Amino acid sequence: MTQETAAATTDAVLDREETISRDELEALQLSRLQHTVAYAYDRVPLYKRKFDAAGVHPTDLRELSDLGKFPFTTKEDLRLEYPFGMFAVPQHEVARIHASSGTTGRATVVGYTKKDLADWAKLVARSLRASGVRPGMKVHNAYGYGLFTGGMGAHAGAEALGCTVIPISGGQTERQITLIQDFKPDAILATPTYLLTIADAMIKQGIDPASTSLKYAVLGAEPWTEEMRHELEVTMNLKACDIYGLSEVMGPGVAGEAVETQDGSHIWEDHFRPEIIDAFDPSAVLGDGEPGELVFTSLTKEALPIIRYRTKDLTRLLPGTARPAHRRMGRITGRSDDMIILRGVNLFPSQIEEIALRIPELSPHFQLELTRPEGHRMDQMTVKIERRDTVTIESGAAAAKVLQQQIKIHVGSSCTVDVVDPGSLERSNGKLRRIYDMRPKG
Ligand code: DLL
Repeated sequence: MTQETAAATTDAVLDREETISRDELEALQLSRLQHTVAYAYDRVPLYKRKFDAAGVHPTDLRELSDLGKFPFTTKEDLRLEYPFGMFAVPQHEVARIHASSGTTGRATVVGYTKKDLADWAKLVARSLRASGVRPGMKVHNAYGYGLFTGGMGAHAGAEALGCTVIPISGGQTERQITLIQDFKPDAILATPTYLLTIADAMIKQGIDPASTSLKYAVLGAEPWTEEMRHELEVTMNLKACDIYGLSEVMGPGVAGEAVETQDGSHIWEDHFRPEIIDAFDPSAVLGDGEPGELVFTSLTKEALPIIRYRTKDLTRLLPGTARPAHRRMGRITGRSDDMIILRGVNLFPSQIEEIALRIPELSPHFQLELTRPEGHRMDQMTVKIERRDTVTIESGAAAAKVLQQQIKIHVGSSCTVDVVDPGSLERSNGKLRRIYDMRPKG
């Protein structure tokens, strides 16, 4: 059982590990890390092969910075070991399996022992509590249930916190709205773009999204911006916080944001050791504050210990605030594999979201189309974005020009902006696809 202690700054009772000093946390990290690398080396043939090939041995890990000597793990490693080659325990000790759908190639399969599931639930509970959710609250869980870690991961965490969980899953938006009105939940768990879909559908039904019982939203599973937070908080009259995670490392709850500061998610460093590397020169481990690719090593996982997993998520590490010992991550600007390179300029959908939402005539509903017209060597990008309901076609066209200029100024790319009718673009049911790549293959 976790020893719990009352925190001075909030009305909530925090886990002891949330309030320990950085020194104590790092000592805990080192002993857990030493155990994890030895455990992975002894039990998972892939790690033994990789460590041996790199000429490192678990006994080389004497201090935290020695982690940089160990080889990375990638999604490709998990795919090659499909389905259960990365598991460190016999199958009968695996209590649950999740998998990513995998848009390309094989699915990535992950497993959990009973203890892993208990740790996961504890960390989701910790994240939800940081974001304002309290025992006894009703929680509407609109993350998708199934092999995706979002639904069941958030569910178990809300239960562990002592909430009443409404396991609606994603989709069936009309039904979600009925249940929000009838069951009067205090908090909603969803992807930011799906919450936007719900708010939008409420407005269409003549319901004011600001009038519901919802007071807290805990949003993640896809990149979102401060501008989107503002949009959702104002439209729905609630406090929206971030939750981060990925299936290879655990699922939701690797990091969670505190509602009193709303300044980025605290990485729960008693269970995960983060690093930032240069995505293009991975041998370089970067210092706190420097932007790069996030890498995680699990410190307590039994079924699937993961060593230096390259997330492809681009962010930076910041000092802890609301939980001082646990570093925060900056907002994820994007994934290195979602980066659009347009005539030599790197660009992410979140940059377009940030710029578009500062233009009052434009809605948060947009998609990016990449094309290479016949006979052209250059790629072209069209931003298709809906104007707001109250805005005329003419004002929408004027806003298109502003967006085009702002993208040129802030991102450095020339693109076409096509302002379309409200409701004409596809709505999110979970993780929204922003990029439509129509360029000829090869
Ligand atoms: O999306 C786990 C999750 C579920 C997190 C519910 C939060 C809430 P995967 O399907 O494995 O797992 O996708 C992981 O999603 O590498 C990021 O690129 C992205 N992602 C997750 N949370 C955030 C976030 C779940 N808060 C991938 N902000 C990660 C930005 C996020 N991107």
